[in-house]
Amino acid sequence: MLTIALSKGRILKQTLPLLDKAGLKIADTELNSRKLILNSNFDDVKVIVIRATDVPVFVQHGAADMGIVGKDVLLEHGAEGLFELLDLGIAKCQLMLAASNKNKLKQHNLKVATKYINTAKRYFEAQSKSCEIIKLYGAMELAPVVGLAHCIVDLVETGNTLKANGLTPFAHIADISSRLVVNIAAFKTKNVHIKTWIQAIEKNL
Ligand code: PRT
Ligand code: MG
Repeated sequence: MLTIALSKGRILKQTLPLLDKAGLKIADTELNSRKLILNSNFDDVKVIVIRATDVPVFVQHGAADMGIVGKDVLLEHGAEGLFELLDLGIAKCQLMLAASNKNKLKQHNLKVATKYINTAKRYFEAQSKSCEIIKLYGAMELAPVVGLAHCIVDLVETGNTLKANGLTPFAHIADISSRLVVNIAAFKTKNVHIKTWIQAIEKNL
């Protein structure tokens, strides 16, 4: 049996066609049901659809053998206990540092609003810049506007959200796309099964 953890939301929408092309199909009746463990067209493959931030946790602990999740989430989690085996090239965006103007970044004790607290800390440490990280769970773009922070670390795709809130990206922190990750122990014990699916997915990317 193979259990695959999929990230809900925008990644799921782009993941299902990739799995479908690889031959793994999840019926709409399964996807629209309230069940948490979904059947696929293969008796030995089950799918769970969970919050993106939970995917590396499930895979790390072996509750799922494989997972599909954004690189942003992996950077923040630390990716301990899992192998990142494939870049799926979907849900692409960039992790950026943004502010209303460049002078804001010169603040002595820079206040940074983000949900990526570990990644942001690492970034500013590497720059030898002291900062205070303010953890938010959403609407990061609002923080500088209301004076909660001097800048934000957040995902940018088209840049429209930044622009609409009077913010400009000033530094690129990481390129983001969704990755296929595998539990290290499962990769040994279920190697053939896992490799078969990875190859099928990769061939159809
Ligand atoms: O809501 P919840 O916190 O549970 O989940 P979520 O919002 O993290 O899920 P969802 O469905 O939004 O998917 C998030 C994942 O998609 C991220 O972990 C990334 O890997 C990936 N992804 C790709 C993005 C974007 N592009 C993206 N543009 N996630 C979020 N955004 C947001 C961004 O935070 C910003 O608010 O879109 C806005 C910017 O878009 P532009 O086009 O205006 O620049
Ligand atoms: Mg969202």
